[in-house]
Amino acid sequence: MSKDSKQTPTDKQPQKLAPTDAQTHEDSLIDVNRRSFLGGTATLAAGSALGGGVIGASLLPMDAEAATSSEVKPGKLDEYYGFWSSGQAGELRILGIPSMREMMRVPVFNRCSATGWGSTNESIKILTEGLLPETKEFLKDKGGMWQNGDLHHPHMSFTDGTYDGRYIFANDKANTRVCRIRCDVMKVDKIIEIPNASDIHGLRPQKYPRTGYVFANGEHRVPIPNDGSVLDDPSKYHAIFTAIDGDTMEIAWQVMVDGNLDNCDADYQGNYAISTCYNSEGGVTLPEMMSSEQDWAVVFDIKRIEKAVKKGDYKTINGVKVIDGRKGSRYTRYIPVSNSPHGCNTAPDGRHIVINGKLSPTVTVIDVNLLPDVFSDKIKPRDAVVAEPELGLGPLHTAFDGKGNAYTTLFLDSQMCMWNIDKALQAYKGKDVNPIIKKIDVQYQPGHNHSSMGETKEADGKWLVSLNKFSKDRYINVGPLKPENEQLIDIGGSVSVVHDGPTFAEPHDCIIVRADIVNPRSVWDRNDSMWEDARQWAKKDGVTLETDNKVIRDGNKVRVYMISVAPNFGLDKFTVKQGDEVTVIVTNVDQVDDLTHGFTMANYGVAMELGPQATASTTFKADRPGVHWYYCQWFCHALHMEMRGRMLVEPA
Ligand code: RUQ
Ligand code: CUA
Repeated sequence: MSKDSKQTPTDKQPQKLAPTDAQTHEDSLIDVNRRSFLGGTATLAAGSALGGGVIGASLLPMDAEAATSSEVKPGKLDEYYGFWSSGQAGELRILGIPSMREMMRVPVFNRCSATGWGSTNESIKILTEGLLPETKEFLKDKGGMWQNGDLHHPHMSFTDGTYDGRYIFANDKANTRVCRIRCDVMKVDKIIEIPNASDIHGLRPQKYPRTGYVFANGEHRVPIPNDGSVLDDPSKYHAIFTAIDGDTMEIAWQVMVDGNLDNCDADYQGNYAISTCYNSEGGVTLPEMMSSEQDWAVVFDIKRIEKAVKKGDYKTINGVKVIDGRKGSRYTRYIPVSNSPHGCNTAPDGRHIVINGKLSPTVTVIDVNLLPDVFSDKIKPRDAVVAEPELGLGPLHTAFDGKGNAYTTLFLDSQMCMWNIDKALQAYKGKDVNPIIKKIDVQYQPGHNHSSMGETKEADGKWLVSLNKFSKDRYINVGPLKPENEQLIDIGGSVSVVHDGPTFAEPHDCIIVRADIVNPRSVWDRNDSMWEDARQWAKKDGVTLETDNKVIRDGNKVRVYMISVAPNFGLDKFTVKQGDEVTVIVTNVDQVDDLTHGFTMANYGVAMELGPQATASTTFKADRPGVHWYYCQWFCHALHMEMRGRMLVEPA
């Protein structure tokens, strides 16, 4: 087949695969066959779809009809969790795969009216405690916290090369932060601001032995220190690579590099992290940044860096140990790759790292086994490159099926290119083989893609999601602002698009995690640390959160404790004085799965979510006299509308 042969657009008519293509997919077909023995939704999904594909698979062409169905029937559960970023919307979203049903939103860098994220005391603490002193100062008269964020890259913590279901980490490109989401309750428990860096873009957890470190790329170069004394001296501009301790959410160390860091990934051995790095020119204007033909993939030697930290070969800048990893340093190596690389993806074979060309039609494959020789200067950095297939225009990100194939998004071609890693290695050695297996049209201009378990050693090659930046005529018109389009591609069978789904701004990236790995609680544990402050106030006030309904006055501070049991609040009224600082602490003592209450104080801008067995609190100044109704804002009971009470604010 010819590598630039364009497939029939999948949206217009079923895609026909040439018999030769079907042959190349023999392995995948056998996998589909095997899936029918697995039971559950997979059987249902595959059963209707297999048809003739099972018998004599290599002889029969498959078409879109034979695709593994993505339909998850009412009452059936998805096989995978999808954790989606939301870009400038600032939150994390949880989808079911393959149904692509959006199930939950986890507020992170945004404010959330439904859950009270950004207005409850518990969330305010998380949103503010990790800010740098100068940021706190800057935000003092702006509500004390950022109101926006730009969440690009959500990634789960790893143990031994695969997801372990503990945490999801994600970056905030807008305000230089990294967050941690607890997977047991699907809430954020830590947000930290990264010093010395200017915005955080690429983020990946250490895969082995565990996370461990969370690697975060500072993309924009800024003068260090950034005190306003430097503008046009690029030699004083630096980008910073940060290793965060995923357990404590403290900065372990940073490395100062040349160029601008973009995306990153870690190896499967725990030895190296690697980042794409553009602007090797060190320019600060576009012509300056584009002048060179080549940029780099920067490799960080974790063991050497750890030794440097131990023996003190660093500078402390803003309280953080910063190692000099600029070109020529013993802690880094700069592998030349084509101009402006973007995505950086480690293959589940544990050996190959794919650097995506973006401006170049190629991807560059680096062999991690050769990196020790690069660091000992036995070979040149460029000699670690073992393949460089030309795939098409605008390669941005690559996903893997765990069977030796890779799938690269081609932004400009609006295609997903399926190619074989081994064949690319052979071609690089001069063998006359074409690594490209198939190109799938996507709608339209894909950025990230992700395959099921694809960034782990358990990549299973069933599903691939293409996150397309434009939906281009795919949906009824909703005005000048259009949704994006996310397409599900069956890579376990037909290798075709099986589902379209519009999304709101702007999922950059996602991960697809086997459902058995993620086991969130249904009901909160009363000992949860989330409301530790409320626990301490209650202790001081002699109040038992789970049983007491009490108003405690402490000067002009008033703490109102109450429980909620459907359809009642423990207090149906309480009185405070105008000017009091009122803290309302509500404990939902309902134990029933799914029984969430809320607390909204009308005309006070106060609202919060109270999951089963959770405590949440909110503090406000009672500066409006009169009767104010509070009510439950999560539908909980036939008498939900009646679940309310009154706050009387006596005039001063
Ligand atoms: S980046 S479209 Cu923010 Cu992940 Cu590549
Ligand atoms: Cu409680 Cu609605």
